[in-house]
Amino acid sequence: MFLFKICDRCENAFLIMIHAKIFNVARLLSNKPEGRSVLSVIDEDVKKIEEALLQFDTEAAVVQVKEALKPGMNPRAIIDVLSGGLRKIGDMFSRNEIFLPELIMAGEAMKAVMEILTPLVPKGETSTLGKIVLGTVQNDIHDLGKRIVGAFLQANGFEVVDLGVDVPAEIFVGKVRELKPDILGMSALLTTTMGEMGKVIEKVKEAGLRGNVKIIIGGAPTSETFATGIGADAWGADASDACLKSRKLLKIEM
Ligand code: B12
Repeated sequence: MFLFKICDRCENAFLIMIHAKIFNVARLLSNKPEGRSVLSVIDEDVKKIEEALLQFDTEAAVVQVKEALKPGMNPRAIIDVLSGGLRKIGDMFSRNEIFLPELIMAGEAMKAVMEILTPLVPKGETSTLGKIVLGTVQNDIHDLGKRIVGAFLQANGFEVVDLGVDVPAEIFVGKVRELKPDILGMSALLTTTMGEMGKVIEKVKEAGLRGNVKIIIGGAPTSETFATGIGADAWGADASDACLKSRKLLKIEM
């Protein structure tokens, strides 16, 4: 029931957005599938995927994406359309118009879809915005929020390397050295583990890598004040804010 309420509320905004996006998608396509016009093919397929995402139905989203992948179809086009949808869902969460279960389900659905689409995006078209290494700090196994943040960042065009949970400071430092990310993102959900983020920042400094990487943190017990206190460059309240702040950190136009 609740899901239907959500869909009702955002139906108009979504219709406008989907159609604006569809126009762009059609423009991006290089090959025209036989029989139907490019626009009608994309229109129908994308609507079905978007619907599954809006109903937070991972299984249906995956099925629809596989169906939409026709010869000549650029997967980046599908990602572009769905990112808009996910951004909207994130904004709705920020405004308390939807709640945690929906956000988690949408994040999971998007993650599943991205796992299919990302490897298919032609080289040179992937991850144009920057590389982000993400992880939940040591002694903390909460990862739902971090996974949602990761899915949103990826959908917004960042390359995301997720180190998982319970990540020791040494691993964060090693990965910063090895992968040279633009941003290091850390998550903590426990008051007993949030201090670990400060330790990681100190170790990144000691390793002489602090000048090379921006650091963003997040997680329920953290705050802007806490982030500033431990020397992070930014704090993200939620997945949408994580995208916004990451763009700001890399001075990417909004
Ligand atoms: C689900 C959950 C669990 C699951 C975790 C499953 C998983 N795979 O993640 C399980 C059951 C395993 C679990 C275990 C424990 N949990 Co727990 N858990 C929760 C619960 C209910 C929800 C957390 C969650 O997923 N929220 C949903 C996501 C979407 O929100 P979020 O994580 O805050 O993330 C958002 C933002 O914070 C932000 N964000 C998050 N990370 C990042 C990172 C960056 C870079 C940015 C920019 C933004 C960002 O964006 C996200 C999306 O909007 C919370 C209660 C609560 N209301 O938070 C307790 C809670 C966090 N757990 C708690 C506790 C105590 C524990 C345990 C110690 C219980 C125990 N005695 O064993 C263990 C700890 C195990 C460990 N070592 O980590 C306490 C913490 C209390 C405290 N003050 O520290 C809480 C608050 C419950 C409570 N009220 O007591 N937990």
